Amino acid sequence: MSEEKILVTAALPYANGPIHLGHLSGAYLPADIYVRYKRLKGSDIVFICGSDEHGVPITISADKEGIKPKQIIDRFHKINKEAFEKFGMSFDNYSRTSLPIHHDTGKEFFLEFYNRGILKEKKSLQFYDEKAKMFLPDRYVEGTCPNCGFEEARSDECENCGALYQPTELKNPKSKITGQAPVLKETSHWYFPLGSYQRRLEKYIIDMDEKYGWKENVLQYCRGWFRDGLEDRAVTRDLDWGIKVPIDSAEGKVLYVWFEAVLGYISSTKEWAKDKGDENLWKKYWQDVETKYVAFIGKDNVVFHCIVFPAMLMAWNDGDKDKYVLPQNVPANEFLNFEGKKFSKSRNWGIDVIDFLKLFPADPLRYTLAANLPESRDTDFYWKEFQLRNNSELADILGNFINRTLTFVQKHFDGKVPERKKIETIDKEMLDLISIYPEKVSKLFESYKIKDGVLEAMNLARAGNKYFNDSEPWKTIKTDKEKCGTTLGICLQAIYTLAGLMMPVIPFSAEKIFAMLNSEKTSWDELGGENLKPGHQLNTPEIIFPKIEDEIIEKQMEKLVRSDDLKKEEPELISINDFSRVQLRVAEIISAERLEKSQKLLKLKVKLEDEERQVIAGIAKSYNPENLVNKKVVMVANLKPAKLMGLESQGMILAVENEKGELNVLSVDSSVKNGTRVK
Ligand code: B3M
Ligand code: ZN
Repeated sequence: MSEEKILVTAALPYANGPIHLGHLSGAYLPADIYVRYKRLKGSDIVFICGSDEHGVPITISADKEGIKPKQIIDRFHKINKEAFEKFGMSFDNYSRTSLPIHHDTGKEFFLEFYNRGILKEKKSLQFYDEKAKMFLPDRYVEGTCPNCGFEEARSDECENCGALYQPTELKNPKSKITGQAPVLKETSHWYFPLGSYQRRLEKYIIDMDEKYGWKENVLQYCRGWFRDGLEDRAVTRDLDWGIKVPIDSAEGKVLYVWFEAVLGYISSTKEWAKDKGDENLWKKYWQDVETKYVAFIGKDNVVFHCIVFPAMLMAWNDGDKDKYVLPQNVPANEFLNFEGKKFSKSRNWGIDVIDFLKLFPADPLRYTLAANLPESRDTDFYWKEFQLRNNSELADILGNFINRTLTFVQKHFDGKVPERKKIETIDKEMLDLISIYPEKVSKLFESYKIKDGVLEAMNLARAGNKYFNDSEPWKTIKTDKEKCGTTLGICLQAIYTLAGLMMPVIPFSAEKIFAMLNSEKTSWDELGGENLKPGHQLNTPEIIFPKIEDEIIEKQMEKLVRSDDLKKEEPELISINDFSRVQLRVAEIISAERLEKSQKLLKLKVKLEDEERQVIAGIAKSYNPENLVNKKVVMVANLKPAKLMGLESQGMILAVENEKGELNVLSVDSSVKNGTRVK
């Protein structure tokens, strides 16, 4: 087979926060395993990544901290680059989209499309904050949901009821920057005609799938987009953070972050080429039909990599400039959750890579994540599983096999590879097994079944232990030293092959194994054969995978429980005056009835000192109305009346919710007088 030329990209993480374990499982670890494997196969490969430093996610983070976007990206670019290095990501380049080389690339694409008349200019109404003098991107506007009345709805989507609507339908819109009501103002943007590429995109994906086998989850997402029909997409935004739109009539506008972020792969490769001293080297990968381009991403980025980016490249390629290759495969993963729940920064749920690697080395984490990649469905990281994978697999299976073999050879064969003279059936079977593994694992890696490949590699270590046990070298050393030597020689051969197979997964440990074997690193195609010659001197063995004690894991789990109860959302501090504005009073429920059209609401009549009020309370799922009568409950007595299902509610009853979602109203002793203030 001729040498493959491969370009691998991994999604550019936003430089507005630290990467966590979920990011690693989604895109980075599978990409790194694939690349390291391909390097061992001798491919000509370049592995590209970098920080995504534009867009609203960055400006929102900056606003929250009251600092400039530049400070945010500088901080997180550094943190993430370092976290990736410690984790063993073997990028050839880790660039930044704030660099001039990237701005130039973004502008070049925009101008190419603009000059060829591909982009359409369209006017639309958008929210504008007159005080801040700026158009407000979607995430900067909040208001009341036109569907359910939820008051913190986003400009085009309600978190509470899931409704989608036009920003113009949002009620009482407020700017998140100044709190003022924004006005609707006309603005114009340039649109990429994605819809007119739909047929070509569908064909492209079918072709690629037929030739290279795309993952089913990815195909499903694409079919969904095609079914809904592709529409024109604005490629500019009214924002001052980003790549300035390079035409005169576009003052105050930048390129939409997704339009340029995907081009970051190209500019990062350009930067790499420059650093190598050959400015044009990037073209050898991006602009040669022989290149196999594989883009690793998480599932939330599928539309941009399988649809938007390929369409942009098609549009470019229709012109008369040098043509780009399109992704040959986009093996997107689903998500990794953390102990049964989504990672969440605000709820303090999960762990950042950089913090993890302060506690444990990278390889046990790489192995655990690899053994449980969310390749076809969401999976979870559990601390207990991490401990188990380390102790029972890395230490007890792989580590033990290596250690018992090497210490035995040190002790009985002066640390020299013994000769294999007496090959019997059991030995022949083991040799055959060793020889088929590289191909077996290779097949899985080639088809992006990274998890299966890793688990399969571990099976060779299992087989090694069994062979060692069945051959009983501790007996044969006394009765038949030649036979014993054969056993150990074959075990060493298995170890060499294992080190090679595991090199992409646990590179730091594999390196140590090769060092103990006193051997140079290998190439994939050499694995499985007789790599260590008889008489070859080995180095002194050491323990590669120390066990992780229960205590250490328990400490991490305790932290989790604490952060779960506290929900550690930084509480906003209020003054005693703020609190005293809320009037909490004891009220007696005098009647309660169900509402015909609602499963959630009850209509209550309550008595305060000398007045009666009607309260519509969302407790119907937890109470029979009759059980509420005569209860003395706590209510917010000075809440502005609100209409629910057409009925006025003149207050709110306090309740607590348990983990099943059942409500329990706060009640006081029947001797407490109605209307008593709760302080
Ligand atoms: N930064 C989104 C993300 O981090 C985005 C990916 C860009 S890839 C070109 O998930
Ligand atoms: Zn709603």
